[in-house]
Amino acid sequence: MADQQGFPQGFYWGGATAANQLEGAWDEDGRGPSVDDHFTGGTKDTPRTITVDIRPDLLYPNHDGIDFYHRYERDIELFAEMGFNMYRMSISWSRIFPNGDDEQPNEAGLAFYDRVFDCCRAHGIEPMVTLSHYEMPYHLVEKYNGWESRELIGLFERYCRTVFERYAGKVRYWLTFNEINLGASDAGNLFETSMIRGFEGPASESHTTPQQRYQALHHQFVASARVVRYAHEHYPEFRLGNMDCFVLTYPETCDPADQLANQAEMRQRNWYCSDVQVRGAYPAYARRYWREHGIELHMEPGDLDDIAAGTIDFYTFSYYMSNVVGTHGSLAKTDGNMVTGGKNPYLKSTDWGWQIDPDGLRFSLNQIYDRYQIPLFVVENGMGALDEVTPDGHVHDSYRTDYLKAHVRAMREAVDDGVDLRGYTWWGPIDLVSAGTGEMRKRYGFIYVDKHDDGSGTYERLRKDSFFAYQKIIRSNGAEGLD
Ligand code: BGP
Repeated sequence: MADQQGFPQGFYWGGATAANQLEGAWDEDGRGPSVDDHFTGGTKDTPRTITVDIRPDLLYPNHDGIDFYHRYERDIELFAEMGFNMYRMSISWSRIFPNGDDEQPNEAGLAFYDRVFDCCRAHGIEPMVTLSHYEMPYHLVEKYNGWESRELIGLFERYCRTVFERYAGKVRYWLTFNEINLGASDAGNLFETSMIRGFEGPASESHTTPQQRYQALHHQFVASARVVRYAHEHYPEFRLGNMDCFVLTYPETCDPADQLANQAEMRQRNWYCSDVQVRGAYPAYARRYWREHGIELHMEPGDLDDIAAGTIDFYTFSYYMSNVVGTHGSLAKTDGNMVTGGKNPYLKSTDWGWQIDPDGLRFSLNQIYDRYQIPLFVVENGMGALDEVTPDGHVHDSYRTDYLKAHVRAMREAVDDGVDLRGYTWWGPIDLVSAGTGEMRKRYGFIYVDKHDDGSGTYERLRKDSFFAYQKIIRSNGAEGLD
């Protein structure tokens, strides 16, 4: 039997973060408030609260993040020590355009990312930049109700053109919207489309209609496509990708009704957005879905041409878990990434109830590649867990190392299956604020950060055991350290 193929030469290994979850310095150097600055902390069982004004009696964990804004040099040095050759990060829109509709960009914000990209390059790390990762300037929420308004298209274009021009020569890989497909759900609305004008209260009580959600997504498709086309025309060296939250679902039984239910779920949850962004047209099944959900999209002349002309170069996704879909009314529920779903009796779960399924990653990679045949990147994968620091300053996180190894093995199988996989960036290589719950105790990092949910902590960084496990995997390009 032939040897297993292994990861290709030049495979990208790294980690992924989002500006709002780690930078802190929320009101420094001219930055304007972003949506996330209006979210308090929550827990697994208590939703984050959204406030219209920033209240002095409440704690907003994103305001300080993990202070990356002042510590990025040391953090990137630690990433380099692990062997990263890619760092997926995002630009905070409100650091560049504090209100989102300002005439001129904020020079101090632009200069910050110059320093970050230069630092990456000095360490041989290729940045991959998400243009909008779960945030927008809060002013755009107040004025336009987020992506509900078409006005956002032009404002987003201006922001993107500004950063393209500034960072050409430093950044080649760009993603337009993080987990765009979550915009189809209420949970995704909070961060993704941000239609929360005037809303105060627990995040779980903010609701939108399907009409609002799919219209907002249409605006994002047009915005994304225009930006992709602009980049292709002006910066031929740029490569642009989408970003989907891929939550694989399995049918509960071989009952054909379960197969149909699962097909519908996969389309609505996982394929709808990427079919548009990869193929440049709405999929055939969209019409019926719109009709049956009372959705009437308002499109301007030229929208569909824009969508057709701005298809992406590579497909990226987050993968944390899988769910089950059934029609028999017997499925237990389980928690997950912005969605709850059916429980799978064959899988174990994390402390936060996300079902761990490395084989599902191999299965997903094969399904996605079969469908699109363009290069793929896994740009988020990871495990939120409760970590304990021993008295002598160690974190023995063998559970995280096991999770990592199992998913790298699954990717290696997928590569062997023929999938054109180009890179892997672990979510949260350094502990940061959780998007879903606002917690610090839900830790993903290979690097521990001494920061706690009550706001206390020294911000000191510690290498966990998993730091060295990932280092070994990267050094051998995924050939060693997987047993
Ligand atoms: C993804 C988001 C990230 C990140 C991750 C983990 O959906 O793109 O921003 O937060 O999930 O989720 P959480 O932070 O809720 O544990």
